[in-house]
Amino acid sequence: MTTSITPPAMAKSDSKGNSSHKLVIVSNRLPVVLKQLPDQQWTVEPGSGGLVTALAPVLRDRGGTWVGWPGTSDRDVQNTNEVLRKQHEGFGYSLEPVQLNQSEIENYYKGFSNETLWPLFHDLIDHCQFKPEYWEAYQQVNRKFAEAVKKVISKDDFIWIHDYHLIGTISYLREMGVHNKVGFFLHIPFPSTDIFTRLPWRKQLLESLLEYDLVGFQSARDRRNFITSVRTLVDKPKIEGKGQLINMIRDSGSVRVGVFPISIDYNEFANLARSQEIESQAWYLHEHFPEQKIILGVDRLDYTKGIPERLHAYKEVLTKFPELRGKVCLVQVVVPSRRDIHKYDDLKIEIDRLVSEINGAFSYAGWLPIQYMYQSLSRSDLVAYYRSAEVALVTPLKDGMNLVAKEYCASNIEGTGVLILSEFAGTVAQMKVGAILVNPHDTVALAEAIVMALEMDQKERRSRMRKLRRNVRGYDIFWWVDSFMKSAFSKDLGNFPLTADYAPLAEGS
Ligand code: GDG
Repeated sequence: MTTSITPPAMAKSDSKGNSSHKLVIVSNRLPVVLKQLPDQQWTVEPGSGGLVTALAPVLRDRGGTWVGWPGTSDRDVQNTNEVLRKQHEGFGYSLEPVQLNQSEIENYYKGFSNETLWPLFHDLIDHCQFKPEYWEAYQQVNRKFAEAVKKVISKDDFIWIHDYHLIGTISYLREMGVHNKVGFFLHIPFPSTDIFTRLPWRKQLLESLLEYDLVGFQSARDRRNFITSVRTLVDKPKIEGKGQLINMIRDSGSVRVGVFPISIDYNEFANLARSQEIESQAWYLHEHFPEQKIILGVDRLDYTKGIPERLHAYKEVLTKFPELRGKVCLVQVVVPSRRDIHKYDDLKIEIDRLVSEINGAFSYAGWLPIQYMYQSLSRSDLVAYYRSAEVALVTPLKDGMNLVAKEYCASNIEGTGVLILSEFAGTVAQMKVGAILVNPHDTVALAEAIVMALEMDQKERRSRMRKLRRNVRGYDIFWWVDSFMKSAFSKDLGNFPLTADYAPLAEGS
């Protein structure tokens, strides 16, 4: 199933859409993090998070330009641009920084993106701020991104815009007379119409989405929600096709709308997990947790990831099944994220409190129920945990996809790990066969799922993990990029799978 990425060249594509257009990726953040050291020097570190993990290797293979915000304020512009220029020499593609001023960072990034769209699209209406000044800044910054894109593109480049921060960029590009093919991919869920309608600027966002040539969603659920919102709030388009890719036809034009569950570089994780380095680290971990089964949680600090709910369920396990005390350890990695947004501080305090409450109540000399790490681990430490954990807890309240679930399966080379997966993660469409599915709000059911996973016999573990690994291997990141690009260029919708739910692949595929 895995297809290779064509090297960069100029626009040519066959009838199936196998194209070699140069790629311009546009996302809120560049795939690097700039940090200023105490001596005022700047350093550049690779970024973390799903989007960067997914796209950096692809652009490296293909060549092109990545347009995005370096994450600093425009006060630092001169220094940071120089550091970025030096850094990108080794990247194999160029970086085009979009600088934001302090007010744009407050109102567009922290404001409209992370205090309006992020909670709204994850169904958390009580967390939403609907401030006109946020919307103003969102439009202003989307225009700024369009200007930066216009500066770097040539006639036949394919522009691929990512995520909720930049939905409106297309409208400014078209206004500026850019006629290139432009695709958009939404990494987070698209909410139901009931929720989406609360947004004062709902029509403007939908109108922008309808201006793209191709709009991609993570799951059939998200696409269904989008189509229903268009029908309710804009007009009744004619729909052509019913598989992975459909065509929405309106009087003013048409847009392709597809389902593309994002994935990971399966081989990278599997090969790293097999390496001598990880072998030794995994051995060390087993020594460090003698006679204990590791239950693993790895999440960005975010209220959508269901971390407190998970801790409550683990407490329930230790309370109801005292015989498990001393025999399990929950390793919870929380990666710092969006530090200066209020709700995230509150969440951190809640997690800290729950962890100390559980450790305080149940630990005894020689055993700690939770090993809690509030930090970003190195890739090799992360994979060592993935390889060693008997159980992975991926229990978001809502998630566009969730790459941790896929990384765990790819790294679980012994094939005996058990994945406990939220019904509300986008991943569920592909992983429902193999994972234990749970409603993360149901503390009792989640606790029962943890016990079931711990007690599962080897044969069932192997059989479930085999299905999961086969699926991640078959639909990997290269499949994802290839499938999105083909969808943009193919002349015929019939070249795409008839179903959009990516049912698990058959034995032997
Ligand atoms: C958004 C959507 C969608 C985590 N801890 C460490 C670490 N990570 C890496 C993982 C994984 C990534 O961060 C997290 O990806 P997710 O998919 O779980 O979540 P979001 O960041 O919320 O991403 C999500 C994704 O976009 C892609 O479309 O799946 O639904 O919300 O790759 O490996 N990496 C390292 N150390 C850590 O401690 N090195």
